[in-house]
Amino acid sequence: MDAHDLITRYAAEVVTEEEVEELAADPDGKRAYVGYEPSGVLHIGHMLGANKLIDLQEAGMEVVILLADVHAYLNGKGTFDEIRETATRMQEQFVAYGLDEENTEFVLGSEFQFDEEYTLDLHALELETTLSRAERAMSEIGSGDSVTVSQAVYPLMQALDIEYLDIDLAVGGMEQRKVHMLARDTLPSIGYDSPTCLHTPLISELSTGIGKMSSSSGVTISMEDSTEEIQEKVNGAYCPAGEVDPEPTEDGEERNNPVLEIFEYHVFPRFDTVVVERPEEYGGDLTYGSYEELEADFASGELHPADAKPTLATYLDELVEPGREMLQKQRA
Ligand code: IYR
Repeated sequence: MDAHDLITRYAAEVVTEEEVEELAADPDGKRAYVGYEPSGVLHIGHMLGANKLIDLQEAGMEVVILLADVHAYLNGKGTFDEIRETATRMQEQFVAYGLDEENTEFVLGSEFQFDEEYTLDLHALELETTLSRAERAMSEIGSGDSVTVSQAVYPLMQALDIEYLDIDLAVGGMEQRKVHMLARDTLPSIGYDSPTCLHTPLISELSTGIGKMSSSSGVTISMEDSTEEIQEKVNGAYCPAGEVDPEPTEDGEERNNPVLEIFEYHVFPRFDTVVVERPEEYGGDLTYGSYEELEADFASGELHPADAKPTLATYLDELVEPGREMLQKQRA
C-alpha cells in the first residue's frame, strides 16, 4: 500500500486533500499527533485513533501522543494530581495496544503549556477569537450545558499545541473538527501556518445504532472488559440482518449498524483476513480479505448477524487483550 493510501484509509475526512497529497509525497520524518484527555483506561475510541497512528508510522511518519493533562483539568475532569497519575497508565496501554514504542513520542501537555512563550501566544489567540466561536468549537467536547471560561480557553490551547509540537498532521475524531477548523482560521492571525488535519469516523452507539458511541453514556467497549463482557455487549448490539444502512427511526433519527462499523474501523485495519467460523451444515467457514467483501455478504444475507457477532467479539477480544493485561498489571 502506498503512503497516501495508508495515511487516508478509513479516515472520515482530510482537510485539505491537496495538503495531504503533498504530505504523502514525502512522509518520512513528518510529524503527526493526536491528543487525549487522560482517563486511565483506553476505550474503543482511543483504539480507533491508535489504528490510524499505526498506519501513519507504517507510512514513515513520526507519531506524537499528547496526554492532555492541562486540557482535562480545564474540562473539569478532576484535580491535576489525579489526572497526572492516569496519564502514565494510558501511555503504557497505548504501547500494549500496538504502537511502536521506539517511534512514538508521548508528551504531557504540562511539559510545555506553562512556558512563557506559549502563554503569551495563548493570550494573542484569545484576542483574535470571540467567545461564541470558542464555545461553538467546544460543542462536541465540553461536558455540561454551560461553557466555562476554562472551556473557552481549551480549544485555543489545542490550536497552539499543533504549533508547539511542530506538527505536520493533526489527527482526531470527527468531534475534534470544529477545534481544528478554529485552529486553521486563527493560527495564521498570530503568524503561524494553518494546520493540515485528518479526522477519524465516530462509531454508532452499540446497542441502538443511534447517536455516537461515547465513554460517558450508552454501551462502550474498553480495556476493562473481560472476554465475556465483550461477547455480551457485541451479542446485544444493534445489527439488523441484511441492513448495511438501516432506516432512520420513526422520529427521523439516523441509525447505523455498529457491528459493521467496528469490522470496518477496528478489525480490518489490524487483521489481513477475517474468518467467520460456521459449521459445515450452515455452509462452512467464510474468509474475507477486505471489509467490502464482508459487507457484500452481509447485504446479500450470506453472512447472518448470528455469525457476524461472535466473530466480531473474538477479534475485538484479541485487540483488547494486551491492554487488558497491562491494566491488570497496573492495578495489581
Ligand atoms: N480535545 C481532545 C484532547 C486534546 C487533543 C489535542 I490533538 C490537543 O492538542 C489537546 C487536547 C479530547 O477531546 O480528548
